[in-house]
Amino acid sequence: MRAPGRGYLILHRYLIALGSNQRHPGHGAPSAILWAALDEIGRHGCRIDAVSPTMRSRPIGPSQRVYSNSAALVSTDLAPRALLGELQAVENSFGRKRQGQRWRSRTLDLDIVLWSGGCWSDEQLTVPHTEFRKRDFVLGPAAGIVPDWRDPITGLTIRQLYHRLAKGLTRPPPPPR
Ligand code: PH2
Ligand code: MG
Ligand code: MG
Repeated sequence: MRAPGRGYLILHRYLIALGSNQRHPGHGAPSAILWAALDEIGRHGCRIDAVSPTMRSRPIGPSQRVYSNSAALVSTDLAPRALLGELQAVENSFGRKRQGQRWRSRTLDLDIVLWSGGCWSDEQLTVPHTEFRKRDFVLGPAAGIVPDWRDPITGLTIRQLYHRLAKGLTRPPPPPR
């Protein structure tokens, strides 16, 4: 299928999680960074099909700063590793620093959560995202746009995973090391 007016083939759909907890000198607050990032993703071979509202969430991990989080459904001809490369290029263009402490504050984090092709695993990328079932800042926004998308590992829909997490049926994330 060719995307109308866009000239690229739609072979894959992805659920992307967006996060930011640091201001950007040009774009300003984290919520504005997330919207600007979506524009940029749209210039990196992806069609944005749906976007959740942006939510503020308490930081998980060592960073003290509040996060803005959202989720997007995208269509693209990029296979998972190629998409990862594009998303990292977008992160870098927003000044993301990769060295240093894990889960440090970041201007932009773009994670591939689900892929229409099911599971992917190599040394750089694992899809579904290994932690997403424990994260309300991913499941909450995702439930607003793709409630019926089924996790290929557990067989549960996003809506079901979100309700399980809200009811405390999913273990919370381990403390960071
Ligand atoms: N991302 C992290 C670590 N902790 N906490 C919140 N609330 N939101 C995030 O997006 C987030 C986090 C690592 O990617
Ligand atoms: Mg992340
Ligand atoms: Mg990430």
